[in-house]
Formats: sequence, structure tokens, C-alpha cells
Amino acid sequence: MPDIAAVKTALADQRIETPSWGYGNSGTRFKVFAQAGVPRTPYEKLQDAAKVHEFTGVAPKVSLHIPWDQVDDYAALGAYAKERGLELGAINSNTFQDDDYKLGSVCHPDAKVRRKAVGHLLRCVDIMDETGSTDLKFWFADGTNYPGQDDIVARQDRLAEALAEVYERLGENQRILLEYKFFEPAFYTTDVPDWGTAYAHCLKLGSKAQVVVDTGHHAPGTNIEFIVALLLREGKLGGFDFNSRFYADDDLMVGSADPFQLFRIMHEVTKNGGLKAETNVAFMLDQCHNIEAKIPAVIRSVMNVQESTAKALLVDMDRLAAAQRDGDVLGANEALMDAYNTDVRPLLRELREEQGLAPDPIAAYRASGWQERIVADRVGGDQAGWGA
Ligand code: PSV
Ligand code: MN
Repeated sequence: MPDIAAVKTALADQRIETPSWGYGNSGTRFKVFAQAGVPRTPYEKLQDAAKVHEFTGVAPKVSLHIPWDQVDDYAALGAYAKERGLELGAINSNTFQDDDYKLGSVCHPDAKVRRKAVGHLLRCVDIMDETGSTDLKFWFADGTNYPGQDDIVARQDRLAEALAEVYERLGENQRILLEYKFFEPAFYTTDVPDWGTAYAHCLKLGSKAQVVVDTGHHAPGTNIEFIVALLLREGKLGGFDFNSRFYADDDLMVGSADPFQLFRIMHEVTKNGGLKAETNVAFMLDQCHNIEAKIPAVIRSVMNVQESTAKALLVDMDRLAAAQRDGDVLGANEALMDAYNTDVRPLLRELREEQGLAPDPIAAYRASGWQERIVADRVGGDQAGWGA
């Protein structure tokens, strides 16, 4: 049987990084619904992130997206974060919103555009030096829409060249996290469509390049936990962009569409050493809250990751291993399902109380008056939104 004290320690030690863009307005290509009280600046995004950390106790890191979170003084932004008990987390590059990038960024056929894109990526490393961030997350929207539009292999060569240049620039404690996505915005070929492509590039680059698994970036039916297990085995799982999907890259709250899938992923993580500090897996959210209240949605997402982790930690590994050894198919499956079907909410409430936190973070947030305060205070100015 799992040792409950050890389970609690692992849960208390887990860190879940929240995305600055999750606090801003977002929507679909059809409509962005603005919400009252949404941050106008990266500083205000950090204020909201601090509330998530205050009530959950496990979310001190905030990912930034450049240039959405561009500021004049990143050291000052870092200091502002620190005053609120936060740290600046992964720096996400953005080479997908300029007109120049119509045919791609680092894979573009024109060397001038590639240079501009690499210049941005290098600038992101400068920003990491200023913020103390260790993770540089790349998602490339590069690809083609039509057969024959460009040379598939030449595009891979351009990608490799760009990645190598940035890799060379990394500091000792900095790493590249390379994200893949099977389609969108390109529809015929995508230059980093799957874990295999990301892995091949990371392997060539070296130990400071690892793969990021965005849970929304797979074809329906893909066995994501297999990918996670394999990458962990190879020492190439850098982290997660957690979210949830029904159809495509829906960016819904993690664990909402398929909590069982999240459990299966977390089982592979816990079983294969992914929670250990030295494995350095970044548990990041990459979500947009289009129709739901944003701060409680981020809190809910953090809690969903915690609940899946708790269930995964409750798997009786001795019982599971014995059943697997004996070829007891039903027994092994039952060992896993018993953990999944455990209601872990009382355990997490107890843990929070032991840590001096309110047992129900969402209720505590609602009672805090923060939402009313930001709605009253954040009037005027331009609300931050996806792309701003
Ligand atoms: C792309 O769909 C993605 O998952 C990448 O991580 C981006 O940086 C992020 O979404 C921003 O919305
Ligand atoms: Mn992502």
C-alpha cells in the first residue's frame, strides 16, 4: 500500500506553472468575449497569478509569452514577481503572428525571414538571462498547406540550423523545450508535427534540448501516456503544456474532457520518476479561458492536475507489479482502476489544511474579494488579450 505521508509530501512538492495568457482575454476566430477585471499589463497578470499561488500553494511559476508580455525592464518584472512569492517561468517564443511569417518562420524559404525569426529566439534567451528563467519553449507554426508548396527535407534542414544556433547561445542552466503539434495553422505538412520529429531534433542538439508534450496537440485516440513513458525513459521529457481537448487544440481546462487520460499520463509520470526534482519535468498549463471566469478556472486546473497526481501516487505499485508478473490481466487493471476511482479530494483538503491553506481554494478565492476588487480597479486601458 502507498505510504500516505509520502504521497502528501510528493503532492506538496509538486509545482504547476501557470500561463500569463490564461489570465487575459481569449476566444476563437469567431469572437473574443471580454471579461471585466482582466489584466492590462504583464504586471497585472502576475497579480492574478499570485492569487492562484496564494490559494493553491503549488503554483509559484508563471510562463511568459514574448512579445505578448514584452516590458522595458524584465529584471523589474522579475522583482515584482518575487515580491508576490512568484518566479518567472518558461519564456515562450512567438514566431507566428507577423506578416513575414506567412510561409513559416525558421523554416521559411527566404533566408531574411529565417534570420528575423532566429533573432527573436535569441532575444528570448537574452530575456531569460534577465529574468533568470531556465526554460525556452518553442512552438513553430511552420508548415505548408499544399503538396509541392515547399521542400519537406529542406525545411527540416532549416529548422535544424536555427535550433543549433539558439542551442549554442544557451547558458549553462538553460534548456530548449521543443513542442510539437500535429496540424494547425498549416494543414498539409507541419514541420514539427509529432514527438518523433521533436525528439530527433532534440537528440541531435544535445542534453539541453527536450520535448514538450502539449496534451491538446495529438490526433484523437493517440496514446499520450505511451509517448510520456517513452520520453521519460529516454531522458527527453522536458515538460507538459497541460490542457484538455474534445476535437482539436481546444485549450480547455486540463482534466476536464478526459480526466482518465490525465490520470494515465500522471501514472506514467509518477511511476517513471517524473515527479523527482532531478528529472526536471515542467508541469505547465497552456490554456485559454474563453467563457469561464479566468482566475477560478486556473485554480480549478491546478487542482485537476493535483487530483490526477494524487490518484497516480495512490496506485499500489507492489500489487500492480505482482499482477503484471503473474500475467493477471484483470488484477493489474483493477489495481490501476482502484486508484483512479479513489476520491482524493479529502486527502488534498487535509494536506492544504496542514499547510495552512484553505481546504477549498476556489471557495477561498471567491470569499477573498479579489475578483470584485479587480473589476472595480481595472477600468480603462487596454485589456490583455491573446495576441496582445
Ligand atoms: C500552440 O497551439 C500553443 O500550444 C503553443 O504552446 C503556443 O505558444 C501556445 O499555444 C499559445 O497559445
Ligand atoms: Mn502549447
